[in-house]
Amino acid sequence: MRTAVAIVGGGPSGLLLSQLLHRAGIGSVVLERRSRDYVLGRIRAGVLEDGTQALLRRAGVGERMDREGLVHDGFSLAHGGGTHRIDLAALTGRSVMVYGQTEVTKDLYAARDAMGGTVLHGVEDVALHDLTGDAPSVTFRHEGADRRLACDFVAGCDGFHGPTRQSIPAPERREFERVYPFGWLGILSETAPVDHELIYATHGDGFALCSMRNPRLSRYYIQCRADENPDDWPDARFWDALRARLPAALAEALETGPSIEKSVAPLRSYVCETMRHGRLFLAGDAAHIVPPTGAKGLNLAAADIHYLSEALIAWYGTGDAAPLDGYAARALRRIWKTERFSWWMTSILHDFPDRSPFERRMQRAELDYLTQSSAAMTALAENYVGLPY
Ligand code: FAS
Ligand code: PHB
Repeated sequence: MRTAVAIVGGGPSGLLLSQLLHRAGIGSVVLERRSRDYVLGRIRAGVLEDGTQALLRRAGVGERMDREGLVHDGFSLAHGGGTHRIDLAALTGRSVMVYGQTEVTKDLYAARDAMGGTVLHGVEDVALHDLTGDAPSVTFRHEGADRRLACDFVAGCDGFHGPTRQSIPAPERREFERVYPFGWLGILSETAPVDHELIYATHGDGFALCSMRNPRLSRYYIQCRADENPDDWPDARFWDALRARLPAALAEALETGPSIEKSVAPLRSYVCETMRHGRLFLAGDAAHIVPPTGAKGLNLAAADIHYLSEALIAWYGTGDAAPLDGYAARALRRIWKTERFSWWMTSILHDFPDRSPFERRMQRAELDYLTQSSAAMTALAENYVGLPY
């Protein structure tokens, strides 16, 4: 087999890259370990920046998003028993869209099918070869046969636990990490959202987030131990813990019901600055992870794909190698600012067990300043709607 770009990983990053390259006349093959149902069964991100929305439209997959997505002009912080609305539209002139990653991935798979794109599922034992030469290839097992895919470039879109980043020799990987002393326990329930916008709540018991997917599908999270087992959280226990962390009026209004999905996500900040190794380019979670507090994971992946697709299109179009040579530096300028924002939002909204009394006062002062200063709210808002590409 041969293709222009071998893409390891059929999540949003890999699918979006494949779609953008195909629309520019560049071939690719997506190698995905899991089944399509498995990929679509993962419940993850929920908020799209306007940059991500524009990229999806440019990729030809924005039609259902624009029809079914919920435009949100603001969100609220619940702190000290009250709520404080962050008016994104008034502060920035922009908004975000609530449209689940599951739906984005569904739309991307449908578009790949419609264009006759090649996405192989159930791929095993992926290994990368000759990345520093001019004839790289990817070997793998598929449907019981050993295969070799010759290519010009390999895109590592295989998420945090995939093999492509590990293909870069450890001494060459410049890595940075912060693992948080807690996780998020999330549920999905076929209930009406407690409010028409998202609510980020901070409380002595811990952080809570009220989100949604549509008017009859709610997504809730509570801060939990990093090693929490979802099986130890029957629905009633989850709802009680969530109510306790919300202001009384919201706790009262909360519609509860059976969970249709329940999972724990660990929280970490991570960056591998080595986003290129010869003919291998990393994008999305393969290169970086943010705590979901700032709703940035999927959006940061989209920005990487914008930069990488532009660079590959330039190389195939005019032979210009400069954008590929500059890909990592360009992506990292936005990655580090987004890492900062996600770390900062996590720091001010969560309960850190090992914080000193002074640090707890600093956290409270940060929240008081944020909710009383239009300058502080504007800084929050411009990061939340998305920094420029
Ligand atoms: P992904 O991890 O989505 O996709 C990588 C793909 O590569 C997967 O399909 C995987 O099966 C495949 N793969 C891995 N190893 C392979 C191999 N050896 N061979 C072939 N394929 C392989 N972001 C938010 O903005 N908000 C959230 O609330 C949020 N919640 C999250 C919860 C969890 C549990 C996780 C893990 C992430 C969450 N994220 C959230 C971040 C998430 O949305 C990611 O940013 C997004 O999925 C990134 O997309 P990809 O880079 O495509 O990586
Ligand atoms: C979600 O709806 O899953 C979601 C929304 C905002 C976040 C994180 C997750 O910051």
